[in-house]
Amino acid sequence: MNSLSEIASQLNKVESILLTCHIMPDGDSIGSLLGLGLPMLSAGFNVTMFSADEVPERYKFLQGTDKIVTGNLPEQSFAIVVALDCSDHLRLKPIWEQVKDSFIINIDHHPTNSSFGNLNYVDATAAATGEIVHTLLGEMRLEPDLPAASALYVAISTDTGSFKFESTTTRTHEVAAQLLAAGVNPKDITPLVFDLRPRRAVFILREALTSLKFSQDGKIAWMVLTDKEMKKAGARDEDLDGIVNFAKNIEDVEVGLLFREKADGTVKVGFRSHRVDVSSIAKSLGGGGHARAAGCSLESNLETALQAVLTAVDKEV
Ligand SMILES: [Mn+2]
Repeated sequence: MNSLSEIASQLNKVESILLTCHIMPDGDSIGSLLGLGLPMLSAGFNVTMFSADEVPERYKFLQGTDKIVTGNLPEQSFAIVVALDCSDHLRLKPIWEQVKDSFIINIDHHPTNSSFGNLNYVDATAAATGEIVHTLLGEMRLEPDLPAASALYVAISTDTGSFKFESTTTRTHEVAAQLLAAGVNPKDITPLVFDLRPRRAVFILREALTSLKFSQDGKIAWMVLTDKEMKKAGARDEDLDGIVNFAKNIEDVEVGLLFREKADGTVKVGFRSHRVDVSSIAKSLGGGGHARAAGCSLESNLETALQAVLTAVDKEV
């Protein structure tokens, strides 16, 4: 693995830099993108912040999201591509063919990271990629201003479930403390990120809860959403964030699952657990993630996907 000071000196050397994050970006992706991108822009770096998918509505209150280029990658060559929070090259799928021959810096905290970069910094003990970005800014002698600090606070608070997950360490709180010292006020951020939901998100949550089922021993709980239900609720992928936890957070349940049928003939599965290592189960099904939060995508119908996943999970609980 490379060091953050190597990465910092590499970034200091070059002309044009593309910063990007994974498809279907979450809070850590958008937060890390802005948290690194905004201070670099202020310092005069030639930086493009890019996300193949739209910035989810709930993060648009963050200053600087209008500077994130979305959709197609600009027709321009970049000396360096920085991939943030991407566990493997498939997380960059829409742009991978365009960027795969560039010099890639891979900065991530997923233990399943495939080290696909030319420089790789993967710290699985970091609660969020945003936590690593904060350290990298220090190496680059850049100070996050309030918009960047707010973005990093979003990155860290979302990936730790508001500092609740076991990934939360003293360092997580130390970084958060420094972000608060930079002017971040959690009450301006937390309600917008964690509490406020559009109506369509509540409608799709209702559908998910209606579908709730349990294994015979009660240790596995799962919910299923069909494409038809998604369309009827007018729900988007981003509206599903956190729904799987309703299955996990039931007494006696060890693993919670959310199955989401997609129009393209695939089924997306979200895994959450209390003790079981679901990243290895997800990995065995072609996915990946963290020990207690993972996911995979199966090319099959719902019924087959349910059977395959439940069989695999049942073996581990
Ligand atoms: Mn992350």
